Amino acid sequence: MSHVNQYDTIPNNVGLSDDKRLQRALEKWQPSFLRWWMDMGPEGFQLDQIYLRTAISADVAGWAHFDYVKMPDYRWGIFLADQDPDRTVGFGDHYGEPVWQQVPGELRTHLKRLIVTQGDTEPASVEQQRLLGQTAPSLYDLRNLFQVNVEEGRHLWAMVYLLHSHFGSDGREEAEGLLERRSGNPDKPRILGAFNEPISDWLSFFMFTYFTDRDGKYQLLSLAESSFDPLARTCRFMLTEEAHHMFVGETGVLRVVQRACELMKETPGGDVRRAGGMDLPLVQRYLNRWYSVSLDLFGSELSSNAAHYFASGLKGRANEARYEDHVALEPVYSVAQPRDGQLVAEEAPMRNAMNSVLRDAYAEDCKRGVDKWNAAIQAAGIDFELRLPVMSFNRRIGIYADLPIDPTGRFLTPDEWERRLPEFLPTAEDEAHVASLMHAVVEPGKIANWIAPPSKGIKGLSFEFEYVRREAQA
Ligand code: BYC
Repeated sequence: MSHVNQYDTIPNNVGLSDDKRLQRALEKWQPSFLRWWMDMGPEGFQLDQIYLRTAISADVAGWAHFDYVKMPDYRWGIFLADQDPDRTVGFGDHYGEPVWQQVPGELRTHLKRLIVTQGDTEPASVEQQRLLGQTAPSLYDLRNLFQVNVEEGRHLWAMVYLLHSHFGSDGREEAEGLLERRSGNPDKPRILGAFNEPISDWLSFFMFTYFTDRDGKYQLLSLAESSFDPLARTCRFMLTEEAHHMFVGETGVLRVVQRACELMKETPGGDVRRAGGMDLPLVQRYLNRWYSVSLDLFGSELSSNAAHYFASGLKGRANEARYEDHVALEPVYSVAQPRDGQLVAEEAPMRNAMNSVLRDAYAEDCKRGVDKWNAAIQAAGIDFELRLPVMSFNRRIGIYADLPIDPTGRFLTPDEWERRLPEFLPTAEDEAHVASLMHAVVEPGKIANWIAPPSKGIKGLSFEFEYVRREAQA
């Protein structure tokens, strides 16, 4: 395993102290990052002791350390998965050649754009979630929110390391830009759509960590295949942290659903809203919103950019090794195209359809959690099924953008679409109801009425453990 230096100002396993110029540049960026964290990170909790996991190495067997820490003192480090000296390009026109340790000149702009796009999502998500701590349903959930937030901060560090170490002064400028854009600010928005949507309630947070973090997983899986080895190694390690974020989403929605079922059974007439819960049709509308917004993050179904990324070896398919043909020049891929008011399956060159290939794998993965949520509904003896809408529903990017297609795939007239929108997506009433339930529960072992407690705590601890120790805020 590569040597880990925990004692540097910036913990790392990349030999930072051997490259003084790079070390100085990153140490110069560090105070800007901390200023951004204090301004845009979780508001009102920066003095508290949080029981957090910190990455201390990239070793699969034991990479994390758990303890109380104040968030501004979190040790944001730079960790890359170990280098495989025999690694070769796994796909595209350069298949089988040695991977690159340096950026090839002709690919510099494209590679930088991919790294900046990935990097931009990390601080964006922290900004989106900065007020959520004030309405956490339990200390356990509050701690999970902060765990996700500090790790998104570390993922930003990961991309900034690549920009500083491989892209010279342009890279340093881009690293500054990552701290200057602001989620939802029309003058300096974050790059991708979903990262400008507000996340002002916990149902949205759970949907985001289930659906949007899972886009992160698939983008990271495809960048982990990159022929630019430092990017591949960075993404491989980021994926280990990402798993917990999706766990937070999957179990969060599950607990909302479980509580809805309990309230349905306990309340005369089964009126979950009146009983202070989130009813299942409302959960379905939030699911519809966050799934469709997250599908947009894959870019257009047919994309010459994606074909170029694949051909040049910049960005592969998730788990590329599972495919037989890594050049993908001959094969075609079936994509449902909108034609005269219906969707018609048409074949497209595989390379052009790479965003669709990744999106289809993502959709398949999304189903697993939905099946678990449905199993809980069934176990409660309730006749209701949550469903993923079709890919073409409510899209803003790609070949289905702005088409009036309902969640089952039926084309509607524009009037019908407008009229039936309240069936499909959260209404103002839904949002007001969810907002009315958002109150902080800060006593250890207590939980808000709208969500069930988790089946177990963090790292073998109980749900009742004091995951956040509140200190007087300055
Ligand atoms: N919103 O050919 P196209 C995560 C732009 S999440 C706005 O369709 P292409 C995380 C696109 O940039 C993962 N603009 O697609 C999760 C291009 O612009 P230019 C983040 C969009 O090029 C939770 C144009 O439209 N990582 O990590 O294949 C919490 C035409 O593009 C959008 C990545 O995304 C959109 N939704 O791009 C924290 C990986 N979609 O060149 C973190 C890096 C597309 O015409 N990014 N555009 O100015 C990429 O691989 C690619 O940029 C895309 C697809 C996946 C975004």
